[in-house]
Amino acid sequence: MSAPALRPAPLDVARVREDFPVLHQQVRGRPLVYLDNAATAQKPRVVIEALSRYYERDNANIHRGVHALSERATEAYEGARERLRRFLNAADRREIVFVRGTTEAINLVAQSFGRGLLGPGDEVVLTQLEHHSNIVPWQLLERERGVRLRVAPVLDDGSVDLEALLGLLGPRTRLVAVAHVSNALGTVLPVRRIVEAAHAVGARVLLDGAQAAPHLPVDVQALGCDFYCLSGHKLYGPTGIGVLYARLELLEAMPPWQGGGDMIRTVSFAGSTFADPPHKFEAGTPHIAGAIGLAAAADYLEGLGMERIRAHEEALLAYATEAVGSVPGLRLVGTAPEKAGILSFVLEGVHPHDIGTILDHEGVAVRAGHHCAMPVMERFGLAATVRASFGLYNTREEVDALVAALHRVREIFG
Ligand code: C6P
Repeated sequence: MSAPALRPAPLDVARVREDFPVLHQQVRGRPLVYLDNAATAQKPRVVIEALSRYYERDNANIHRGVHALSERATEAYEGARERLRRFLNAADRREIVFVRGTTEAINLVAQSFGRGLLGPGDEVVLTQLEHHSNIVPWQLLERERGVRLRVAPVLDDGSVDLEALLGLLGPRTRLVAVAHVSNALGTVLPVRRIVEAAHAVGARVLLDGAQAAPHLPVDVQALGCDFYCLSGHKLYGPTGIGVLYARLELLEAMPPWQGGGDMIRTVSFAGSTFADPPHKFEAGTPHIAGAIGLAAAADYLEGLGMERIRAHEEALLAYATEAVGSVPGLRLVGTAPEKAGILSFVLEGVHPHDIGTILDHEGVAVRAGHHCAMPVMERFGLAATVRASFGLYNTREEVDALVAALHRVREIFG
């Protein structure tokens, strides 16, 4: 008889909270309850220390200097690339391109893969729940290159209509670009299935992992995707840094999208030649400290275990989903069977921005608005929702504080 699989011990959230200095403060006379993690997550001390250590000891430009500091900075930056490779389980560290964030990663693909390899009549398939960052770059390409956008609809529970999406795939499909997790609804998309179907028609797949990487283990080889995009600041790392993962053969075939220092091999007025990936896509001085800080965040998450983080957040989301049911007139927007980290809702008769303001006075930080996903808001006939988004350090007590604050809103508005 085989031994039963050992479940990892649950996350020790009280201990984990000690790693995040910012959480231990009062806001408007109340303990801070930070539930705006989808917008940006707080940083553990190891990330803050990695940034200051770099600036205190090693700061120099990379790939250029012959001096000791430049060597150390280069080593730390390229070491960060290797740590991100491991975090995403990419096959090769040359497949990790440092960018400013998810927005820049998608624009890089649209401008380089899109402009370089797509033409009139080629189709890019999206879904109705995409963030503006995964819509507008393709619209720019549509205008410039005559590429055609096809959009898969969303069902009433916030799932993507998979049959409809599969029905859009065909011989003209060149790219399927979809969120791994929706930022507005929390829906986890069936990305394995989408990758398989897209590859079966010869299309490439880009996954917008901005809202997935902080919540789920991401293994780009197991997912089989061609591009994966994430933002460091949502992954408990610094702002201004992110990752584009792309298969090496694609990066090799794609033309550069920005010209400048560090991305060339030779430059002359007769013509220039370009560096190999990933440097071909990293023109100019990058956010060196950001990459180092992001690697510290990835190490921290690996240390805690992404499976444990997922289990903790799933339990918290289930608890919160049930708990907000006690608030009269509250309606959840997005109730797909598979969700991660996000609770979006409206409250009858109260504008989401008013709710956000009152919650803030109770010390509870949430986001209210269209969440940069206007098409999916329109799908539900809404201009805005309130969104509570959870991170690895959130607790049931904080969910209780959110619910108590929502009852307070109800008292005020009747
Ligand atoms: N969503 C939110 O509050 P940047 O801004 O480049 O780090 O990430 C853009 C982005 C792309 N895709 C998804 C799914 C996202 O959620 C985001 C950022 C934040 O939901 C800010 S609008």
